[in-house]
Amino acid sequence: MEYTRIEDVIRARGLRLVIVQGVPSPWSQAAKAFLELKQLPFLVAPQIPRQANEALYAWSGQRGGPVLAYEDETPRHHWADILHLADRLAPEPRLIPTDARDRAAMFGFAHEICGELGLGWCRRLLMLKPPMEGGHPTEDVAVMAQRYRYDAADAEAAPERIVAILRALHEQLRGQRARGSRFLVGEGLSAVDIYWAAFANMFDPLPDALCPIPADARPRFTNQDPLVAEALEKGLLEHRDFICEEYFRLPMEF
Ligand SMILES: N[C@@H](CCC(=O)N[C@@H](CS)C(=O)NCC(=O)O)C(=O)O
Repeated sequence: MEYTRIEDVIRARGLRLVIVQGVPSPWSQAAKAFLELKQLPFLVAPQIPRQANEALYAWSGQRGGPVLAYEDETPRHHWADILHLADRLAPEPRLIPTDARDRAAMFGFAHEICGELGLGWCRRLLMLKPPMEGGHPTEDVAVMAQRYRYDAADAEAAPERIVAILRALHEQLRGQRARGSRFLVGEGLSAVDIYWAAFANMFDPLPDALCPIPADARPRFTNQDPLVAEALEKGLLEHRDFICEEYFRLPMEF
């Protein structure tokens, strides 16, 4: 993968993706995996973590990654909007189930993984908690805390919330296995399998050969909470490994 300058990506036509640079941000890695799976050609620009990203802000109305833009449509930065665009542009492999009940289950679990106070959000609160509790956060930490509405009570409740979501995912996976499916929802791959695989990297990241996280950042991407460690069942991690091996381009690039 080669990054194109953000200014050039903004000016270009066709499909353009902005991803967080330098670390495997799961929202970004999931969006990139969708496009690669669907063999959609796209340009990719970097979002620089914790920086102002002014050009990105002027264009998309926010400073984070990912952003997905197509032709002169409004750039999309919400995970569900990004997913809808990807499925519209290349319906195969379909990542949003056609069956209404499967679709409801898929979006429900995806919200628990990607949405506000979901798995990724709560894990980020836990990353920010030690420096925020210390009372003297570095400017980097303060920017992230403000950008993602750090709240001490939410951070305190985060492990329990993460555990509940992991348990629900594990139960779902076991039920699916019992019904003869290898996937989290329905009979085949859907976006929620990709989301889980990408977000598992915030708890027990893939080895360096498959996910080369800079050495100083790897501890931040590794779960330290004992309650969470217990809920991170082997079956969930095996599912992550299966999805990554079969459906991701490896090693991950960021
Ligand atoms: N906009 C996304 C969430 C994306 C997100 O949280 N991105 C973070 C990844 S940790 C980000 O851009 N962080 C870098 C920064 O804000 O500088 C959604 O709600 O679907």
